[in-house]
Amino acid sequence: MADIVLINPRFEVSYWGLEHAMPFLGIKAILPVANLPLLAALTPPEHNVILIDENVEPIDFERCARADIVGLTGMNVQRVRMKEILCELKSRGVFTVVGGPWVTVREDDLADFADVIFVGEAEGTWPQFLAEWSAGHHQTRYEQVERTDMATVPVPRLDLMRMKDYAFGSVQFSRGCPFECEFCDIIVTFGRRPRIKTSAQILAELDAIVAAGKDSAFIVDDNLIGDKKAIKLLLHDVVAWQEKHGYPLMFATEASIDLAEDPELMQLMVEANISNVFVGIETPNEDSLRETKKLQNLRARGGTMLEKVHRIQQTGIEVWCGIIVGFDNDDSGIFAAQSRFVREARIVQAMVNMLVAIPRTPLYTRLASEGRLDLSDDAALWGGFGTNVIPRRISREALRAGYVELMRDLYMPDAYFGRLDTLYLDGRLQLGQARARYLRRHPLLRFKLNMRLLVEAAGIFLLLMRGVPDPELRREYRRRLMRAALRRPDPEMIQNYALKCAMHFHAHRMVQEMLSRPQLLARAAA
Ligand code: B12
Ligand code: SF4
Repeated sequence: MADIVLINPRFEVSYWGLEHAMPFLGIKAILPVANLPLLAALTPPEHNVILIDENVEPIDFERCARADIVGLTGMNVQRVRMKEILCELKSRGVFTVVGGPWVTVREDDLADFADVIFVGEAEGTWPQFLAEWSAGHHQTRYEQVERTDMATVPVPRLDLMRMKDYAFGSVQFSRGCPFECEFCDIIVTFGRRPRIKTSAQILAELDAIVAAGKDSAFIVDDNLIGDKKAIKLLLHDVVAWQEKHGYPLMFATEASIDLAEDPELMQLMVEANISNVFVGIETPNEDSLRETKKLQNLRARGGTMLEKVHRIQQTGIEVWCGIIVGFDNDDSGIFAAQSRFVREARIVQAMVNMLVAIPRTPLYTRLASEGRLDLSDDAALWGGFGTNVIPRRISREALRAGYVELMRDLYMPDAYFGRLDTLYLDGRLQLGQARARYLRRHPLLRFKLNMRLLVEAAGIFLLLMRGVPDPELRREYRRRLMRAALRRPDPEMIQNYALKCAMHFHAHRMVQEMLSRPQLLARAAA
């Protein structure tokens, strides 16, 4: 029997980490990483497992020192902290293992810091390692040859996480994506054939999320609609589950833009109470889309990208997006073009990245062969506002300066709230339509929910008024929220609007921090 501690290290500040918004939302992190409770469920019962998410509780290194095995997960935005933790554990003589998205693409970065590394999926290799470790002959590197059969994945051990500290629960329906975007490491790790869990597995996970006290969950799929036929069947069962239990969960997820070409699928998502979808828009520059093989964004079927975004919104789903600057076909006009697209698309939450070549991707191979990778910078700049790519039609300095300008442009209060108001006040986007229908049949429940939403909105508002240091910004939030409440006095919209104010503060703070870095300012001014 082994005593095992699994750790998710602290994140650096990132767009979706929403770190600066946390104090206003009464939580400590956006959602629990899906891998820790899953690894705990994959651990044979004779072992003892403890899960620590450093984003919600400190690491007790004394406790770790008593463990037989300490495992770490992590993404690029955790890599510095991962090394610090591994060094601390080593100094105490702890046996360490590491897996997850970062080590999967950059083995060499962590190989010297841990006793064992896991590359890629681990449903097979984690139990295999534990059996070999128990028998006294484990290996130092595990990479799963066969992709995981999703129908065999157990229900994650949410009971081992401090679920009250998170905004969302997390659930995974499928892995893999059929597309072949040149920069994407997801298809390198998880493959292009979507693999899906059974309805029974998923409904059991939804029950566990509700039992853990959550009313929303992030469906952490790479692309929820990779296999449209299969996902429709599954969504029918989720709709029936929602109807049976009184719509206890609201979902957010990630999907490709071809969602807009399938009205039946969009409607099913609305019926299943999926209210937000993150879409990889990447760029309005069609040459860049062709260059990066994001051909699904170019497909004429169903109209232009702008029309497709509007269609998803019209169905009742808010679109979040990712955009990228620095493709080979981008010149200095790209920043204004991106800003215009996001405004016209009425996308409130837009994550902006510079093109980064992730090791093991086709983009990395191509740029390496063209001598256009800055390998010295690559690890240091990852995940921040830097890139390892040497752009073709624009200097790196101009790219960085343009990136920061674009972020500033998108998150100026007028621009941000302009998009928000066009979408929710003028466009009257209606989230949660299926739940609203259900609640019309259950007025008492509706009353209770509305009260809760209004209390939450008031709580966020008061915390913003107390915690936002800039009086101008406080005035802006107060004015915007009051006006929205008067124009559309719907509790769900008011609560959502208050959340958006907190999310604005996060992005705004990120921009301020970027601008306050002197070396960047010098470049931006150049
Ligand atoms: C859902 C998702 C999100 C969600 C939830 C994030 C979260 N906190 O959990 C949201 C939208 C919030 C998000 C945000 C971000 N994300 Co994200 N996200 C994903 C996505 C699509 C799925 C992650 C997931 O839950 N998978 C399901 C679990 C079960 O899979 P897994 O973690 O890979 O774990 C398996 C194996 O890796 C292994 N394993 C993992 N850890 C360990 C540890 C040990 C010891 C062992 C043995 C095995 C093991 O076992 C598991 C079972 O097979 C991935 C893409 C992907 N498919 O990896 C990107 C991804 C992880 N995200 C990424 C990034 C960059 C971010 C952001 C920094 C973006 C930003 N600039 O804001 C932020 C970080 C914010 C934060 N603080 O969380 C990158 C990471 C790049 C990298 N290679 O390091 C990825 C890979 C996407 C990409 N290519 O850009 N993300
Ligand atoms: S659509 Fe998304 S997940 Fe699929 S290949 Fe492209 S970037 Fe990767």
